[in-house]
Amino acid sequence: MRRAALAAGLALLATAPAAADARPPARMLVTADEWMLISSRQAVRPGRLEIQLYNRGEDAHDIAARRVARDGAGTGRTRRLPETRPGELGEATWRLRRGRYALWCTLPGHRAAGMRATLRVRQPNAGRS
Ligand SMILES: [Cu+2]
Repeated sequence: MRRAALAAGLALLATAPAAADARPPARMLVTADEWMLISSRQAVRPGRLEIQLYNRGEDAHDIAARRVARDGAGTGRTRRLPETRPGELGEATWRLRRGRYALWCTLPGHRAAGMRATLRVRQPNAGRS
């Protein structure tokens, strides 16, 4: 009996991380133009996110993302999707936990000009806020 419980416990330990990683990543496309970021998703579930940046503008653009604390301050490390030239598609994979994230283009003046967006990371059936 005790051995069976131990075996079951070990089986859980062995399968839990694999099961979490086996889930396909969420995907999102952000289209950049002067001066806006248009996102295909307003919310994604926690975990891996494959994000693509399509630059349909005339300048280079990139994306940075940082979690926003309740008081509005940025918290944690900044995720990045590298600078992408006009007409090109950039890609990155981020691992995000629950919360609200600010997205913006880091090129000088672009954020202030309007190249910013908000992404919510939450379980699919969580209530809207
Ligand atoms: Cu930009």
